[in-house]
Amino acid sequence: MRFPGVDFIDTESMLNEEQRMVRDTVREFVDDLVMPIIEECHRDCRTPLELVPKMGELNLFGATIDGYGLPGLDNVSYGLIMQELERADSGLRSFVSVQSSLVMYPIWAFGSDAQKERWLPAMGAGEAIGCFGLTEPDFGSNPGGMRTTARRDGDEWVLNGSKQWITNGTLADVAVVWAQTEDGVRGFLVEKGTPGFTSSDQHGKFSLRASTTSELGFQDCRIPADAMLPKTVGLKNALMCLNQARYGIAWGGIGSAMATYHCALEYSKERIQFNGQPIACHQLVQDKLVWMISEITKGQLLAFQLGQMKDAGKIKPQHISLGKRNNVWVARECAKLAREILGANGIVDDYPVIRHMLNIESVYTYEGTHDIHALVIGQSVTGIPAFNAPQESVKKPKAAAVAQEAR
Ligand code: TGC
Ligand code: FAD
Repeated sequence: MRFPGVDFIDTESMLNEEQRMVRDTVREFVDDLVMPIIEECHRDCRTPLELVPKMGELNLFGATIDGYGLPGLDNVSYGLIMQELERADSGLRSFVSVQSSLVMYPIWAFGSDAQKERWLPAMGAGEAIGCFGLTEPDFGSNPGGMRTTARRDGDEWVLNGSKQWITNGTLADVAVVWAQTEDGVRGFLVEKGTPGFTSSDQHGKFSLRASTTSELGFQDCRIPADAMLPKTVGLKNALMCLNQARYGIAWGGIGSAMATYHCALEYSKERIQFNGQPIACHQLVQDKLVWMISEITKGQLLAFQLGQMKDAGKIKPQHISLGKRNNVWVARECAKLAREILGANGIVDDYPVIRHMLNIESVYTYEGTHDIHALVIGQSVTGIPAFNAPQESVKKPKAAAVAQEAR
């Protein structure tokens, strides 16, 4: 059965023909090829690699990049791809987010012509897989403290350190690795099989089981001088990649919420209790469904507006933080309410709800936790950074700068 979508106020009318076509293509792919296998992948803790060539054929990787055989779609279309994929599973959306926003984007934005030629067509076709190594065991929310180093030695860079929680780490043909150099943080491309570079999977995950999460190790790992992304000048470049991925997650959250809402609505119309009537006839059940559809609708409008702003070049990191934070929170709350409506059936994977509920815990934490995004938005509206606790480090905001930011 085709997923009918969730659209209370005709947001469909805001989309142009190309955007609808992209959405419908991905929806069909998800219904036909992803839904039949995703529960099994989640149970088996397995990334559905068999879908990668088809996703390449459908141009789902690097979709906003123009050239190199890539489609150069607008940002609303990109968002709709993320929405439809996450309607199936956050892990699948993660796979495409990392490939597109965290690996192809930095190669396109900060790479040399040779690096672009080498990786972008292959990654677009799904013939090469990438991963993004920023987080370290002791530096998650605060990547600026990273200990991984890159030291220049003649015609080579020598990498030492480790990265943790890296999506696609053991699957990747190439890793974008962020490391401290004498001149600050720089990005490097490290190829699978390079001596001194190791990767191993992290086990015991109860969330994002259809996605591979890994540790990366670098021990006197020598890479050629031209493996550095030449246009990287600091941590800022890594954070620019996160902007791309976080924007996609703002749409992905809506996809997850659509899935749990739709499941709860259908279930409530069929499940009979007490008076021979479906549970949907009760006001308390309707109140939950109404909360869900209200927040999904607001999230859709927010995501669409962010897409418009991104295409117009007007978006700022704090706007993206608002979208990621709000829409993932909505998805998390919708998963909880849907699980309640399904009763005991809410805890078994015959229904997608418990899988989405578990998955969204990762999404709530990665790409900047819910609270870190509160601090980004808080800094934007007050002018005061609250990331570091000591009071003496809080500078008084300049009145003019605060007023300008608030506008
Ligand atoms: P701070 O001193 O504020 O900034 C350093 C420089 O970067 C600039 N900047 C940004 N630039 C572009 N986009 C942004 N979002 C930016 N945020 C800051 C800033 O202007 C400054 O520039 P300059 O020219 O002065 O050097 O940096 P900080 O060290 O205080 O950190 C700020 C903070 C906490 C917001 C940042 O570190 C942060 O975002 N932390 C969260 C870490 C995070 O999100 N990690 C994600 C890892 S990847 C992942 O999770 C993938 S999951 C798989 C999937 O996506 O599906
Ligand atoms: P911490 O930073 O230790 O935070 C713990 C808690 O403290 C959180 O609640 C946080 O909000 C709070 N906290 C921290 N600092 C503050 C503060 N200043 N004020 C208030 N509260 C604060 N990383 C990559 O680089 N690449 C990947 O591909 C990748 N994939 C991932 C996949 C999965 C499944 C997961 C779970 C994570 C992934 N990550 C990846 C890592 C992810 O980005 C980090 O987990 C995230 O940035 C948070 O870091 P942390 O887990 O170390 O939490």
